[in-house]
Amino acid sequence: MHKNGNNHPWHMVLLSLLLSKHQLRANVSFAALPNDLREMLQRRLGDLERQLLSKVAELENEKSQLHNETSTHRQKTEAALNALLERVAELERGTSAFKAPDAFKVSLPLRTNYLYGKIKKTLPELYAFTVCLWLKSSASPGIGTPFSYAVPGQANEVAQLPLFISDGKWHHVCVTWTTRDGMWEAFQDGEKLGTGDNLAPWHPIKPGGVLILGQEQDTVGGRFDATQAFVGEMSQFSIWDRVLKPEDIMNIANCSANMPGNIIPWVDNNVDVFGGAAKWPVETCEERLLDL
Ligand SMILES: [Ca+2]
Repeated sequence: MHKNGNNHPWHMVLLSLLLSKHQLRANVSFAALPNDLREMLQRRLGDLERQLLSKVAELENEKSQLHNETSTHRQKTEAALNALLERVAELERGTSAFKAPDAFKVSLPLRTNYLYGKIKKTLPELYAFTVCLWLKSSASPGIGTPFSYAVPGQANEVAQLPLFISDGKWHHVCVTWTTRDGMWEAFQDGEKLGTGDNLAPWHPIKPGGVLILGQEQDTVGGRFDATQAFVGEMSQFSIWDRVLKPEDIMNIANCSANMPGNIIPWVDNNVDVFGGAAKWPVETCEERLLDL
């Protein structure tokens, strides 16, 4: 009679039991074992089976808890994300990082082919326009390109304007244009400095192009050239879909009227800056006027 501790492969059986109860059942011939050992093995096997089932149940439970935790975590993350998105929408709707949504300037401190501002809103088809802006140019002799508009499939016109603003001070500049004979006028600090015709006559401005501040575009939204860049600061870039009267332009330039552009108004959330260009709080209209 073999008892525990003899050279029966008991340890091997246990090892096999631990490896796999199914494998054990296939491998161990109970009939070949002494009765008491067989009973003990069967009890042991039953115990291990229960332990195994309880372990499986435990793991299933942990798995479902983990799933619940993941769901809860995901719900919390989604709630936080929604709150953030609502806050962003709220900021975009009304409030601004500045005292008022228009109380900022775009600073283009270096002559590069990569610093620029971009107007997010695009233009409708225009048969006439007035563009006005405040400029402070630190470049001499030419001021470069304060703004450009490019549309796919249309060559961009570059008009040389008779302006004298390279003195490092704030100046108010307006340009009006109409398809009718391509008539244009240029104003500086409220006064008409030049007029002409035949500037793209009878060719309306095409819609859907890209308005860039500080760079001239050779392709839509790109291919800038440092020698054509504007260096300095600008503010209140505005576009109307009509030719403003000279008295309106004078009133805007001398700060007695605040007329936002009806097509492109100057608002913080409509202007993006790139490449190291920056948005800063701007001097008040009166402070800019005194800078003359
Ligand atoms: Ca160019």
